[in-house]
Amino acid sequence: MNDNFTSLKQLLSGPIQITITTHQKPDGDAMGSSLALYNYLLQFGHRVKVIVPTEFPKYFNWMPGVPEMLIYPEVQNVADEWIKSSDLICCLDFNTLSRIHPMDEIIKSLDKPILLIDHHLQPDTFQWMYHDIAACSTCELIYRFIHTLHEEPNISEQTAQCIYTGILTDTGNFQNGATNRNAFLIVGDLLTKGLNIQYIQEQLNQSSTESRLRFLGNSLLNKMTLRKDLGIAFIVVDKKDAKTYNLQAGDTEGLVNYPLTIQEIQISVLIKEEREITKLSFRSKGDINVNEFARAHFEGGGHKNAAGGKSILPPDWIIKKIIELLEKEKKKKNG
Ligand SMILES: [Mn+2]
Repeated sequence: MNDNFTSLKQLLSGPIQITITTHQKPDGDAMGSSLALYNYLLQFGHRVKVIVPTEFPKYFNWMPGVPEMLIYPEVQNVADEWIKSSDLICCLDFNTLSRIHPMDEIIKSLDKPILLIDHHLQPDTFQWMYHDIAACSTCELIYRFIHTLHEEPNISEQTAQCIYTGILTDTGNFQNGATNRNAFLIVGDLLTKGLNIQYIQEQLNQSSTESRLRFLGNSLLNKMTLRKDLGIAFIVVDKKDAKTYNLQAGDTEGLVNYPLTIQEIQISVLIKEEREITKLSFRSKGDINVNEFARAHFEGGGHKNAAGGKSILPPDWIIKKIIELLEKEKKKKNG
């Protein structure tokens, strides 16, 4: 991480216009980091907007600042104008501009100063980089970043709620491999800023729908296949499921983690059929690196134990391809 933020502090010293953006299909950390920075920067008189490249799950609607957010494809002209007259673009929780498609085009064309705050592996280079793969979440980095800007930052209850949301969701409720000491230290501090943990729990984990829970049940009962000999599980979500269960943005969130509760399963893959493409989510235990696997074979990546990818193949073929790759690897290992 470079620590030369003097020029950035200079830029932020007078009220300026700022665009904050985050990756497609924002998750809790993307929403949390964007809205935390938004709520924090507003107090200095900056003109700030969070603009997201796609829609986000309804269960984030409670978050402070959501009503003022722009969803790029819905208001492209307004958003383009805002971006054009921005003095700074903040890119949060992603490592390469293709992750904000279709917003990447205007941002690439404008050559504005960009601040990247992120914890994904192998980021592209931007003017200012606040990047650390050891961070449990981008929200951890937001917390650290605002302490870089101001020695004793004024963190409101709203900002605290947003930071907590990202830490909670990216660490899988303080349980997965991303969980670190900072996660607990930061949350401990946020509790002194008015954070109400039970309130966030109700918003995030106790506000679902009947159809989503039945979808989850069906996926585990009828759509999960295991290859215990290879330590891998697959769950397929096809177009028919999307229709039967009226799936909304975010409804498959967390589903990929369930197979890892089985002792013999080391890798879990969620395969989701979309309109023109099949999306993949990988999760793994311990030292198994799904980031490398997703990068090598499915145009994706992310973290060691959690990565995404995509393919033009139908789900059955993807499963076949992955099994072949793992069998090959197994043979190589066994000599
Ligand atoms: Mn994240």
